[in-house]
Amino acid sequence: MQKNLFTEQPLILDLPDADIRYYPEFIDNSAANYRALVDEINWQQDTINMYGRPVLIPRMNAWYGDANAHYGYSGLKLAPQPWTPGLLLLKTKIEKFLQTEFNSVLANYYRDANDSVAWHADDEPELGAQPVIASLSFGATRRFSLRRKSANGIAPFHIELASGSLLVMAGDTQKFWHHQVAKIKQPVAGRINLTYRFITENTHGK
Ligand SMILES: O=C(O)CCC(=O)C(=O)O
Ligand SMILES: [Mn+2]
Repeated sequence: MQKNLFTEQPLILDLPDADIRYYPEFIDNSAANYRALVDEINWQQDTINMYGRPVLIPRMNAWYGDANAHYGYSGLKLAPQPWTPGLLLLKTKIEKFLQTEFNSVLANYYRDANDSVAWHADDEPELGAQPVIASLSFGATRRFSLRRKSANGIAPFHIELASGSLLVMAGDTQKFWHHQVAKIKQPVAGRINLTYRFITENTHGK
């Protein structure tokens, strides 16, 4: 059933120096939507350098966006692939809902319990000082953890990101907090996460 997006109340995470909202049922969470994204996105497994050695990152990913939206992290330089119809449709929905503009999306595909993303912040200079990151999840539920960069006695926070949910990180979130999706012991089905972003300047790939 299609929700009325404008009346849905978010869960506002009560974390200091962060602005994080969670909409558990933002979008149709059907298996068909998940499958369509698995098939539509041109997944690849990138290699990063760790202590001078090439290491495959423990997930599949893909970078899509406007032609000038170049992005880089962990030494990777990503040139945008042109928008797919599905990724563009979701972009428009989120832009209307949040009244903000995105020009790119990082797609992650966690194939099973061994796939993960390590502690990091989305704080690359090309995202600007207070980026709005809109994170859509499809498929299996996985735990998203947040940890204050300098702990100061503040406990980490965990939230299970359900299929069809939207998590919005804004304000100083990336400045003061790291986040991760850890690998887990129990078997779990695949999950896709799409983080819509706005690249403000092009310091990569040019
Ligand atoms: O999979 C997620 O929920 C988070 C992904 C993420 O942090 C990223 O792509 O930067
Ligand atoms: Mn991230």
